[in-house]
Parts: sequence; C-alpha cells; structure tokens
Amino acid sequence: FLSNPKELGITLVGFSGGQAKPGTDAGPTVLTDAGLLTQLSDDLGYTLRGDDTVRDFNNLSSERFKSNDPPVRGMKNPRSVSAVTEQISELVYTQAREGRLALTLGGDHSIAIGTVSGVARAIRERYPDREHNKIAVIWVDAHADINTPETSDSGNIHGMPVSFLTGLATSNEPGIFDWLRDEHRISIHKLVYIGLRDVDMGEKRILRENGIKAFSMHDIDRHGIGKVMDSALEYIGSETPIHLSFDVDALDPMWAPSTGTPVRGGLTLREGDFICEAVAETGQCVGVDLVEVNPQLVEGGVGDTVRAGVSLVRCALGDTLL
Ligand code: Z70
Ligand code: MN
Ligand code: MN
Ligand code: MN
Repeated sequence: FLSNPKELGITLVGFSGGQAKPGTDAGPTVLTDAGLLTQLSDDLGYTLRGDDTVRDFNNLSSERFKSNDPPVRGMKNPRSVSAVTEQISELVYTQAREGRLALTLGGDHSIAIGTVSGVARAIRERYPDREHNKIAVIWVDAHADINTPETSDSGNIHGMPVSFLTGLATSNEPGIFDWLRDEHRISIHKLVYIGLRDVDMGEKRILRENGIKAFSMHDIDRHGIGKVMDSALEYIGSETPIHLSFDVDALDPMWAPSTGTPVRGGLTLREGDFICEAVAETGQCVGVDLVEVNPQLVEGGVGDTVRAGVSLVRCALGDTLL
C-alpha cells in the first residue's frame, strides 16, 4: 500500500477565486454538514484524529483574497489564487508525506494546483528510491482545465490548473505561481482525462500536440465505463501512485446541477461512482479531490449534488457493497 491503510488527511478548501461565481466557497461546508466525515469514520472505518486529520483551510489561512490583484497575462485574481494554492500545497504535502491519503474538498478546481503539487512532492520524498515515485493524475471533468494564460478566453484560473501542474504554463512573476518547482509537477504522460465534453479549441490543440490520454463522453458511450477504466488504469500501470481529481461537473446536471458550469450529456452517478471504485480497488490511490460543488446555483437546492458528492468520495475511499 502506498498510503497507510485507513489513514486520511482531509483538507477543506472553501475558495472560489479561480472563477467568477460566488458559492463554491461553501462546498466543503455543505458536504461536511451532510455528514460526510462521520460516514468516513463510522461506515468506512477511517481514523479521524481531530485537528490533526481535518484541516480547515479557511481557519488556517492567513491570506485569502488580496485586495490589489489586477490581471496578469489575462489571469484573474492571480496573486490570490497563487497564495492560496501555495498554502494548500504545503498543507496537503504534510498530510501525504506521513502516508495519509490526502482528501481535499473544494472549492473551485484551481485548488488542484495546490493538492496535486503537494501530493506529487510528498510521494517523491516518501519513496526516494522507488522507481515509480511520480504520481499519475486521473482528471474527471467535463472540461480539460488545461488552458494556458495565453489560450484562455475567460482568464479564470480554474480552467488552467493542468497547464501549470504539467509545466505547459510557467510564471516567474513574483507572487504568481513562482513557488511551483519541478518536484511539484506531474508528467503530461501520466495524465488521463475522463468525461470530457466541453473543451476549448486551444485546449484541443494542446491535447493533440502533446498526445495526452483522454477518454471523452464519446469514448464512454462507445466502450462503456468498465473498458474505459481498464484502459485508463492499464495506461497508468499497476505500480504508479494515483491522484484522482474529480470535478463534480463531470456528472450530468441531472445528478449534479449545483455547479458553476453544468454541461449536459455527462456521466451518470453510477458511472462516476464506478470510476472512483475502480481507482480505490487499485490500492494505488494517494490523493482525492472533489471540487466545484456550488450550493448557491440551483432553485431546488443543493441536496442532489451533495448526495452525489458524498457518494463519489465514499466510493473513492473504498466503500463497497460486499
Ligand atoms: C473554460 C475556461 C471550466 C470548470 C469551467 C471552462 C473551464 N474552458 N472548468 N468550469 N469547472 O474558462 O477555461
Ligand atoms: Mn474542473
Ligand atoms: Mn469542469
Ligand atoms: Mn476509442
């Protein structure tokens, strides 16, 4: 096992500065209010050791939104997102370094710049002599989130995390992602997408030119989620540690309407759960993110989306019927 059995490091990140809509900052609260953490300890047998295990970024952080934060290279709130993700990276690193499976509840998807970089660094350090000490990332999303500042139309950094994590985008500007070093980065060849259906022109070009592995909704329709997961995990290999970054908008809005950018034609809840179960089954999982739950966006309330989110996390942490 790459993580200690049944040991979690949970980080709650109510942050919405990677995109324009308020509400995503309340994501962790609605998930924990629904009893997610209690379920993880009582139903799944994880040890939760108070402050040490569950870290609420909103209480720990000294800086959230910076008051003077004009766009740089078109990026919106670049200093705020950089400062927040730097702190998340450090928090998640300390959890994963001790062998805890790092679970992060967001927040918008920009926070993955922190979570993935923290886990990547921790696993390198934890297994210095292991051949396979570089993590793979399974990015489950309607969107590819691989715009560079230059290809992005929106300037929203939640559409860019993968480009910064892979080094496709870099910045030397003081206070703007200049903290990202090689030990934080992931290989573009250890990245797999699942669920894509709303990808920008510039992103399609990046995916094509770099030969990035991607299973779109079309591939899932053609092959079924079982075969897609077999191929995804075969591509990654059975020795490589895996970080699962799950954007709830990968699910069809029928199952998860309370999110900033719902796109129809998505995964069923069972397909989403299956992805998480298949990752859990490998025993290679070292990090899990669940992001983009936004309780403010739907008339009928956030209940369906929260139930879906709770189900996904439970499955990713090894909940099974039998
Ligand atoms: C678009 C952009 C995005 C989530 C929207 C959208 C990105 N490609 N990600 N909603 N979760 O703005 O770069
Ligand atoms: Mn996303
Ligand atoms: Mn998305
Ligand atoms: Mn195919």
